[in-house]
Amino acid sequence: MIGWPSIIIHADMDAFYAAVEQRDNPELRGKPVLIGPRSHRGVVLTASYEARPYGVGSAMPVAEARRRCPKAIMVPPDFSKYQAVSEQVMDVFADFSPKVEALSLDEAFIDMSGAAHIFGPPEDMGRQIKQAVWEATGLHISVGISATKYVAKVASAHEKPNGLTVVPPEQAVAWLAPLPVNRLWGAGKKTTPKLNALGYFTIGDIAARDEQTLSRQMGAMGRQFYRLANAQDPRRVSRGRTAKSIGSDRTLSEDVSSPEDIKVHLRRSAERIARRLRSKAYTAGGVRVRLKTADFQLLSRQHKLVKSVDTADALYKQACDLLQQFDHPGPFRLVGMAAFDLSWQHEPEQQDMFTDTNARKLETTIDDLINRFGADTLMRARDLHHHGTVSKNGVNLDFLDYRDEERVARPGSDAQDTD
Ligand code: TTP
Ligand code: MG
Repeated sequence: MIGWPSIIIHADMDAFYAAVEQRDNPELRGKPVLIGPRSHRGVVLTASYEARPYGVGSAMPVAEARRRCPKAIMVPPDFSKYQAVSEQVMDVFADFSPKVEALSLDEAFIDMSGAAHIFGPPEDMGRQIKQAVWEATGLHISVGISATKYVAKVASAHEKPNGLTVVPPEQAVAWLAPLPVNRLWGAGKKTTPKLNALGYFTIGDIAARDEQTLSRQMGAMGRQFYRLANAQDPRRVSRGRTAKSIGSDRTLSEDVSSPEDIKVHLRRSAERIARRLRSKAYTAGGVRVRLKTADFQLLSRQHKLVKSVDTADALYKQACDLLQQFDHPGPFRLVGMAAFDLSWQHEPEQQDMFTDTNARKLETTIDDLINRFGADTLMRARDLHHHGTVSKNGVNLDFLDYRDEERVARPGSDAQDTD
């Protein structure tokens, strides 16, 4: 077993906005692309890796970027698309750990401490996360792994794009030493020249001094630099800032319009999501339904719940309520659902927090069956006609539907619409 005191991953999408546009438009692939306003005023938001050798990048005025790289194709940003991709990526991270701290749309810390028995050593963890993001989105991330947030973050930038850098804690100080001082957190355009003037050019130059000297020279900031240079960073991955959700989106082979047809997909998504929630001991505090129209408009409605849930039963009921709030007649090419506001249920046996105890019992029994016999073992009777065939091993889940109706009839709801 790996002897690190903690395992922290920093993951960051490569050329995020530009990579999304290149993914969605083959004509942009392999070419210098700048994301930014079409006018010459304003700044570049990001540049594809093909454009970067020309010295262009984030925050550069568009006019200057065009001068440096006249061939670059300018693409206006599509923030709602980046938001949706970001949610997918954070969903993937949530599959690896309940402790995910999103720093922005495209980067997060993931605390993998104690997860080596599931995912293997740190390098394997990194490989699996990269692969999972690639499968979910068709995009690359760079990953840095170490025992502290700071070293993990520096490591993720080390081999961009598509990098994977593991820095074992006992090697962290030596690994940081040759890097320039501007890689220290807090050493920006103003502070770096000051450090240089004091004779500090590499992080190793700082690590080799002592804390008192740094403190005398630069106050609290100097002390902080000394500690970072020695790979000391006690900050934990903050679960409070988690941007996690667990989702299940289905792009359909045939567009659907009728609520009944949509509900079939919502039901299946609810079951998948609930199984994933339970397998990670998560509960969800909110439910979101997404529909994509035949002309690719993405519509979304969400509920926050008063009590957290982890059953398909409860998720599906919320999703049906949400479905009524869409005013678009369809047809829809994608039906999706996500559970968000996830928290970690440390003591799964502490069942009284769940309002839907009966549903839980039933669904955890089904979890066991599926774990033993595979996901195709079970199918709801009401879904059978949508499949056309009935699996020989299919189990009739009509009783689930009966229970649904009973719940719907019960006065009061455990949910509240916050939209
Ligand atoms: P970054 O992660 O800083 O940059 P990046 O993903 O484009 O490239 P890489 O990580 O491979 O170096 O930022 C993520 C996105 O945030 C970026 O695609 C565009 C946006 N962004 C801005 O809008 N303005 C900015 O000044 C920066 C730095 C980023
Ligand atoms: Mg990035």
